[in-house]
Amino acid sequence: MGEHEPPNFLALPPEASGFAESGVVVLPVPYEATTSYGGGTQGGPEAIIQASSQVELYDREFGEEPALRWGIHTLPPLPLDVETPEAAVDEIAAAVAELAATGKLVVVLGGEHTVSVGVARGLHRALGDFLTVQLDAHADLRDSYEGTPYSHACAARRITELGPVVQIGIRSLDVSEAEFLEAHPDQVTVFFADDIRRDAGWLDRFVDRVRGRRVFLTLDIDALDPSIIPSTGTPEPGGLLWYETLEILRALTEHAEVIAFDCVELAPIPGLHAPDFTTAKLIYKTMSYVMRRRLPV
Ligand SMILES: [Mn+2]
Repeated sequence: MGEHEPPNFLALPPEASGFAESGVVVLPVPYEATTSYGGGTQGGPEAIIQASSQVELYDREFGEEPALRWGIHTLPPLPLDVETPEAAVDEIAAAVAELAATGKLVVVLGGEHTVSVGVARGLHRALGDFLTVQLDAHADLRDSYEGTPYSHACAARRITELGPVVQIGIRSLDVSEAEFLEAHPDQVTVFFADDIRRDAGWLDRFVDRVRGRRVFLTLDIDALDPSIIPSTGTPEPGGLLWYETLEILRALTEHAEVIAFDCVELAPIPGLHAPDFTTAKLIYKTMSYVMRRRLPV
């Protein structure tokens, strides 16, 4: 990569990162407005892209350098000069709809979880119905939080308005969210973090739920345990570990068609590289699993 080229995901050479020839397009959305505890998610996309330059392109699981086969184009960060979270969601939706219409795999880097509402709306506009799979510590099913229905704490609730949601890794919710789950069993299926640790058969039930479906995957990085990802606004103990996360993603992509995914809520801690690197590698792994099932552009 030339000295003056803008950084791209995995620091790919020009022949594997041009827009036209790439099967994957990365859209950084450093949006943060409604964070309620620790901030810093606006630094997520830049930290992920920076750390990704240290991820090996070769992946032993695939026996090749997958990214060189299908290509990844990294767009400049989406400029969001807006007054309200709703306006931000609208602009994200417009950008995602346009990208999804190209047929490339759209990968959005957040930012706070509100970003995912824009992604979901844009995908729905461009590609029609889908099921959402959400890896997260938090249910994010509040109808409104701190005065706005577009808080990060309401992300999944807004997405249920577009279609069913399957949640994995949840270990934090309030009474209104528990009541919503109770009242809408068809809209949201939850595999709680503590339940999946006790029940080895849960992955088969998850596969039954997603088999043959078109899926939008939203990866809230706080789904992972704070021992490996401390860099997030609202960390929760008892999260997913590396290999079990890969197992979930492998099962999902083997049995469902992932039409797009995002990764949100990384709030980098200066000087602490491991969480940024882990997130970048998780994103490359997810791309590789999804692209294994897709024809090249
Ligand atoms: Mn979360």
